[in-house]
Amino acid sequence: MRTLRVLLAIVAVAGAGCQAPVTTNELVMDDFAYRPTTINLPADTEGFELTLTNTGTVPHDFTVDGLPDDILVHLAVFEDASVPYRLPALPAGEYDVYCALEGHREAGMEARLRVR
Ligand SMILES: [Cu+2]
Repeated sequence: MRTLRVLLAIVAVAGAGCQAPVTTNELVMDDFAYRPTTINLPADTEGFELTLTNTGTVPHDFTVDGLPDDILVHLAVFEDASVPYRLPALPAGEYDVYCALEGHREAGMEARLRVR
């Protein structure tokens, strides 16, 4: 019985390691950081609604770097606002996200976008 319990525990841990990352539905922008700093999206991003919420005291934006030339992801959000942002089709991969307002990226407004 004890062996069975140990085996079940090992299976539970192994199963947890195989889970897909939790999809990010909301990105919070603050002065001067994003939460979370890793944004996980499923591969089929076209039309996916990512809520951008600015809890800061100044405007912030959401810019994705490294996408193919014909895809632009850039949206500014005023302070104390929350907007749904429908994403275009993004190729699977990892991209840098940053706030393009002057000095904000340098102050720490960076994140990583993972499209599976
Ligand atoms: Cu900003």
